[in-house]
Amino acid sequence: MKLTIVSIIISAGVVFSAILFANNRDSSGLPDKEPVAVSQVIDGKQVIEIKAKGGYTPREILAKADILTVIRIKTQGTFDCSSALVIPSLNYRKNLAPSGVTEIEVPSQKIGTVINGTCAMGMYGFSIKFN
Ligand SMILES: [Cu+2]
Repeated sequence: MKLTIVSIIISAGVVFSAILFANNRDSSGLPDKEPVAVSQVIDGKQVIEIKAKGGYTPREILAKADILTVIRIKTQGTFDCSSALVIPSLNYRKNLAPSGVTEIEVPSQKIGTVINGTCAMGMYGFSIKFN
């Protein structure tokens, strides 16, 4: 009798761990992908906010084509190289202040355009897709 109870407890434990393990991964076995952010339109301008600190967040942004865009880069105690921002297709290169907001005006883009930003060394990056 005692043995039965013990084995029930053990098998329940095994099943429970298996469920936990299964829930922790998706079908591909890879960790969940970061969600894609969507731009907002404020007063007729498209605004994209990106935080620069230990990389860029969000790293993937979906934006609208054919509208004036402002990329707002926010630093907050950013002392890593993500403050050295380069956006090659806009010819943009700047060392951002460790804390503050930097606005980058982007003319309206065609559908399908992708604007990539990176740190000066190219180890961190973000990309904005216009569609
Ligand atoms: Cu870097």
